[in-house]
Amino acid sequence: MKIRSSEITPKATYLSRKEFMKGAAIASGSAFLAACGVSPQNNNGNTSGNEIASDFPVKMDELGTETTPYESIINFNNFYEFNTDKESVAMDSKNFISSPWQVEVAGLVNNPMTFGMEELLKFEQEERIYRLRCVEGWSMVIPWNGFSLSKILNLVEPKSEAKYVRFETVFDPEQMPGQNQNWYEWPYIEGLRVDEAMNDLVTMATGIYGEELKPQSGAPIRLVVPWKYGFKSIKSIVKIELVEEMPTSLWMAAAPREYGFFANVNPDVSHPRWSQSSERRIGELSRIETLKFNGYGEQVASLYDGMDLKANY
Ligand SMILES: Nc1nc2c(c(=O)[nH]1)N[C@H]1C(S)=C(S)[C@@H](COP(=O)(O)O)O[C@H]1N2
Ligand SMILES: [Mo]
Repeated sequence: MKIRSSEITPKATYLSRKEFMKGAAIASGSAFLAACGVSPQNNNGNTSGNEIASDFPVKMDELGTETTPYESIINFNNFYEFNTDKESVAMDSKNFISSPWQVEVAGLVNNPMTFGMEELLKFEQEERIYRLRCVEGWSMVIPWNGFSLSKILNLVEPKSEAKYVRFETVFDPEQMPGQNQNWYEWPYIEGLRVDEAMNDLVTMATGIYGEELKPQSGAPIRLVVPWKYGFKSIKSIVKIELVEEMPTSLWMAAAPREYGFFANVNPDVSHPRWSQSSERRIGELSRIETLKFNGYGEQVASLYDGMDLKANY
C-alpha cells in the first residue's frame, strides 16, 4: 500500500520541530520552550525572558509580574491520571471527553446540590491572575477564568459540624490510564478547612486566557488555591463534600512523610528532599525567591493565627 506523503508529513514535521525547539531552548538558554508551531517574532513585546511566541496578550498580576505564555501553560503539566511526564500530558489527554459534566456538592450541608457544567458557567466568570507554585520548585503566572468556591458553598449551606471540604477528581480509568496504576487508590483527593475554602482567593477555574480549560489543565473545572503548593489545586472535579474529619489527600496517602494537609507555600520549611526557598518561573532564566504564602499573606495569614506553620507542612 502506498502512503501519500500528505499523510505522513505532519507527524514528521511535528517531531523535527519538537527536536528543533529543544535545541533552541538550550541554545538560547531558555529554561523551557513548548513544542508549539508559532513563529518567534510574535512575542507580544514580552521581555521577561518568556521568549516564546504566543497568540495571547501578556497580562500582569498584582505584583507587576507578567503572565506565563498560554502555550507554556498548556504544554507543561502535572496530571498523574494521564502521564507523570509533564511534557506528555497535553498529548496523552487530548481525547479526554469532559462533556457532559456534573459536580455533586454533598455531605454535611442543608441543601445538597448537583450542578451541570452549564449551570456552573452561569456564575459570573471573573479573570483572576494568580501565581501557581508547584512543590517541585517551578512556578507560573496564570490568568484563570472562574469564580469563588464560596459562591457554591453559600448555596449549599454547610452545617456547623462541617469542618473540612473534600474534593474528588473524576474516576474514569478507561480515559485516564494513570488510574490503572495501583500505587494509590484513585481517584485523586484533596481538601481544605472550611474557613480556608471560604476565602475569596479559592477559585473554581473553568478557563485560562479566556479559553475553556483543556484536558491537561483540568477540564472542565478545577480548583485553584494560590497560596498553597500546586498539588492542592485538584483538577477535573466531580464531587465536593463537606465533612467533619480532615480528608486524606492523595499526597498524604502516597508519601505521608513528605506531604501534609496544609501545604502552604513557605520558603522557610524545606521539603524533606529539597529547599523551598526559591523557584524557577517557567520561561525565566534564573531562580527567584519563593514568597511566604506565595505572596498572598495579607489575604490568608490570619487563617493560621496560633498555628505552628513549621509543624503543619
Ligand atoms: N487530579 C489531579 N489534580 C492535580 C494533579 C494531578 O496529578 N491530578 N497535579 C497537581 C499538581 S502537583 C500541580 S503542580 C497542578 C498543576 O497544574 P497545571 O498542570 O495546570 O499547571 O495540578 C495539581 N492538580
Ligand atoms: Mo505540583
